[in-house]
Amino acid sequence: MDREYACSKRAEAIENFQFIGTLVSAEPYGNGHINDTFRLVFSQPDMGNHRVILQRLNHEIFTHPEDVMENIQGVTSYLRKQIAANGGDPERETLNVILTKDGKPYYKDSIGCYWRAYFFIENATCYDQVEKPEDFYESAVAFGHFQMLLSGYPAESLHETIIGFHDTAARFLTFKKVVEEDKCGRVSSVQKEIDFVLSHETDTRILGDMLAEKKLPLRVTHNDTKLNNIMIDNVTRKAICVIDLDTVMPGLAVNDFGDSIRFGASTAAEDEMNLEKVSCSMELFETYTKGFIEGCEGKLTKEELKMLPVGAKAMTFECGMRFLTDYLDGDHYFKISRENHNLDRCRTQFKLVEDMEQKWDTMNAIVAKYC
Ligand code: ADP
Ligand code: GN1
Ligand code: MG
Repeated sequence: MDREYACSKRAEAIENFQFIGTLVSAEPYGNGHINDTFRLVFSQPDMGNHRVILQRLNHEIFTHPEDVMENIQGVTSYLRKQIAANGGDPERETLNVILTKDGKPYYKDSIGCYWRAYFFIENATCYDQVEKPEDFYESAVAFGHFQMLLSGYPAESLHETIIGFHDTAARFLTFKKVVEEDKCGRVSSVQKEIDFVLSHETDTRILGDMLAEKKLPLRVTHNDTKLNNIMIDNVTRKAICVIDLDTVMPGLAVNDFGDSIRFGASTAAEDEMNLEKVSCSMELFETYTKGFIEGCEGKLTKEELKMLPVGAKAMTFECGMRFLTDYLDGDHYFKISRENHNLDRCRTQFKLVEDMEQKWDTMNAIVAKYC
């Protein structure tokens, strides 16, 4: 569905939530690749302005939005209790869903699009690149801690919101099918990138096999742990709130670690066109490793710790392969804002994979240092 059309009922959606005050403005917000996010400002007499986040949930990707919202309500209610019990502020340290006028966590509009709303977390920022290593460290502690806070959550009650989300081997098969179909006639121009994927086939099975053999435990994980999915307090610089909970599902701790490395330990933006600028910083890798292991509070198994570098490489490779798949398929999945955007993104990921392969011994030595 065309995004402009999909968002055409935004005013109808706004009407249907329990928002307080008079709407002053509604602006597109943030840099997410999947949902359509808006920042709404409301004014109230004598109380000034307040803001909320309104999102159109991408129902072509999340095909059961009701399940996504059921997961989010379950997880955030659970987190709220834990945060309060630890003396934290549940209004700021987890997402808070605003209900619709008929008491639901989402609104389905007259063209079939799904909307949800959250309290706006004020005085905090989501970063697209690491500005200060300390922020990356704090994000690592928070993502590790998030996983540990959810370690007692009933995993069987969670819906799998995207089937096989980090099943790299299954994604490899999809990739090969898309190459075969060559819908957009783009295959011949990216043979080098395709060969890169094909040459890594054995890597696509490592973690899935270990899970099947029960060498790695299934945990409740976030599954999309990039830096811009965490909010950092503008004053204390603590990572206060993990956001973007659409993919909280049973998964692997090493993948949560890995996805953060893929995005945050890169020396360049995810869509950087000059590949000379792209590498995996070992300083940032170390910073994150230290924070994540601390945040997990000793609960990672020996095998999980050992496999952290594999998680980093697997998530980077998988993401690159997904960008390339989407490029070959006609750019339907990830939002793009320029020609070849997904191809540029794929190239940065493959450059990072190559760089990690070069730095493999260093990555393992860093992990060993913190075990
Ligand atoms: P996507 O799935 O498209 O990545 P996100 O849920 O990550 O969507 O939201 C996109 C961006 O919107 C975030 O990176 C963040 O900047 C902003 N955002 C999301 N939720 C909130 C919130 N509750 N308070 C403030 N900003 C938010
Ligand atoms: C998407 O939603 P967002 O922008 O936080 C994607 C992730 C990718 C990421 C790449 C549901 O994350 O899996 O790693 O883009 N989310 C989904 O930047 O597919
Ligand atoms: Mg996001």
